[in-house]
Amino acid sequence: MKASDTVPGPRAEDQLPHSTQAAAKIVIVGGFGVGKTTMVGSVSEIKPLTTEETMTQAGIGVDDNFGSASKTATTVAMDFGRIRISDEVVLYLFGTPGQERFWFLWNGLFEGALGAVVLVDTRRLEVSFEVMGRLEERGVPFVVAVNTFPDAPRYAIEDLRQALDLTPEIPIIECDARRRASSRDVLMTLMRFLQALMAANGTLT
Ligand SMILES: Nc1nc2c(ncn2[C@@H]2O[C@H](COP(=O)(O)OP(=O)(O)O)[C@@H](O)[C@H]2O)c(=O)[nH]1
Ligand SMILES: [Mg+2]
Repeated sequence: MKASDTVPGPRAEDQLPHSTQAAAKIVIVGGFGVGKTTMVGSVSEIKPLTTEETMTQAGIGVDDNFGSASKTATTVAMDFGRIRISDEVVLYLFGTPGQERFWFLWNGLFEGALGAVVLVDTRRLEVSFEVMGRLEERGVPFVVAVNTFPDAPRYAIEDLRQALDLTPEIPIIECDARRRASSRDVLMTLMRFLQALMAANGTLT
C-alpha cells in the first residue's frame, strides 16, 4: 500500500455543519472519457478521492479512447466527492468507472443511490445506452447532462431526446463539467427532478 492510498483524517474544512439533516448518494455515470472525474472534481467541496491509474500499455487498445485523445489517466475504481446543496442537505457523489472491464464494481455503486447523472458526449452517444439501461433496470432515476466538448456536434435537446430514446419527463441539460457552477446546476436539476418524482408518487408530503 502506497502512502497515497491511505485516507487522511478529517480536516476542519471537511467537517459538516450541525444543520446538516439529510445526506443523499448520487452517482455520476457515463462512458469512458465523458467527464465524470472532471465533474466530481469541479463540484466537490472536499478534495475528491480518485483512484486514477496512468493508462498502462496493457490498457491501450482495450479502453476506447476515441474522442479524448488528451486523456492520459483513467479512473479504475471510482471518484468520490461531496457537495452541500443547502444548509440541510449534503450530496455524496460517486463517479463510476467507465470501462467495461470494471462494470463488476457497479452493483455496490448503485446500492442506495437516490439518483444519477448520465454524462454524455455527443460524439459517442452510443456509449451511454448501456448505462441508461442499467439505471432503468435498477429503478434509479436519472437526468442526462450533455458535456459540451468544443469539437463535439451540438444538437437540439429534443433531437437528443429522440436519439437517446428518452421519455419527455427526463431532464436533458447541457453542461461544462470543468465548471463548478455548471456541474452544480446539473445536480440541482437532478434534485428538482427527484423532488418532482417524489411529489408525484406521494412520498413527499
Ligand atoms: N473541453 C472539455 N473537456 C473536458 C470537459 N470535461 C472533461 N474534459 C476533458 O476530457 C477528458 C476526460 O475527462 P474525465 O473527467 O477524465 O472523463 P471520465 O472518464 O468520464 O472520468 C479529460 O482530459 C478532461 O480534461 C469539458 O466539459 N470540456
Ligand atoms: Mg474518470
